[in-house]
Amino acid sequence: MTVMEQRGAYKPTPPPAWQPRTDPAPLLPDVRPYRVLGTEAAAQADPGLLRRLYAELVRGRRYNAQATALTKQGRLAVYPSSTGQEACEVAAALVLEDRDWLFPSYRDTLAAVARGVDPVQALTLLRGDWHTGYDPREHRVAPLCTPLATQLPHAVGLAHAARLKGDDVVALAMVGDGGSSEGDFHEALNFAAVWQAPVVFLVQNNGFAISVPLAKQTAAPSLAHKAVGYGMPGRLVDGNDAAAVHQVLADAVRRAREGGGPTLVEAITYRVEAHTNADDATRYRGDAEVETWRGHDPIALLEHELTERGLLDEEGIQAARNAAETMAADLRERMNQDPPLDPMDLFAHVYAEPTSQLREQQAQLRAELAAGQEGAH
Ligand SMILES: Cc1ncc(C[n+]2csc(CCOP(=O)(O)OP(=O)(O)O)c2C)c(N)n1
Repeated sequence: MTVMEQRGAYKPTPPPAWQPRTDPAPLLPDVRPYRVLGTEAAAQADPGLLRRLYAELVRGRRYNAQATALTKQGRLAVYPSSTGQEACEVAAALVLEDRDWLFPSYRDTLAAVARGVDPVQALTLLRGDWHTGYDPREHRVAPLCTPLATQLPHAVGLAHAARLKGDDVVALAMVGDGGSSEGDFHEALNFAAVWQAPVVFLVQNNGFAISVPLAKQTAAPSLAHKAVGYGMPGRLVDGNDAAAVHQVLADAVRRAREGGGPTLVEAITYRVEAHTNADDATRYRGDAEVETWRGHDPIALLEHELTERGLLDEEGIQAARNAAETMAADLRERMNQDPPLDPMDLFAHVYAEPTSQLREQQAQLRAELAAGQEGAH
């Protein structure tokens, strides 16, 4: 057969029928961030939960202020404050059951503390002492994670493993807007959706990744919209409305627990203070923007709701403040003590079997310490 004859024999056929594998519409976020405080939904909120959120917000803000003061006194190497973001921190901690796991980033010390981690132990890493400082298994809080987004695949792995073992465990992983550009973010969300892992991703969009504003971070309509590309629902919530964040996370946790798979929640909030005590935020943003956000403050919002509805009075406000002061005084006192540290601990928990280089360095340090002690006598 000639080539022309072969071409003549070819009859184009339409491609096999194609449809989207799932309907994308239910996965799309409502572009108006969900709010409870100051709306009709507030009447349905549990007063006990609102009061508890309030007490934790007040304690959390005081913790942030105290930790920042400790950096100025040289007691803490660095502190990434979550002032202005306390609603996300506290709601993330309170929404989980004891058997669940929290995977925080370096900005989420408050979430760890609100979940029960000792306030001093939660600062061990930032003090530069050694390792995590707390036992991650005690309160099921993974180490505060400095490499951006690396906690997310860990959370997915843990959640997937729990499901395979038949354990009723949900993992909640926290990450910043900047962290959403990392490869680990993509890999974690993709695996989570494919495996339908019981995991909830909470992105705190606080406007900046150090000096980089969100507009330079992504061209997506919102970070919550990214969920659709992975095949999981995306939700947008007012990150300064503690009741709303708690409700949206509670829905996502319930869904994950019931086998419905992962959810991506984007909380719109604002980092009121600098990235850390080592950063000068005035170099990349103006006071007016900060002031606007101060007007939508998580504590003031909840306090207003509670007092308007007669659920909180002067006495209650004072009691929350007093409890926060007691916590701060204890934190100060304990952080001002020098913990007994063994420099040899530097080598502990690095590898199950230390490498030859590590063994060499270990021997060198041991000899130097011994020589130092002899010199002291
Ligand atoms: C893998 C990795 N790359 C870069 C950094 C340096 N770094 C530390 S914090 C930060 C900004 C992160 O911003 P975002 O994720 O929005 O969180 P935020 O600090 O605002 O809470 C960067 C780039 C890092 N820690 N890890």
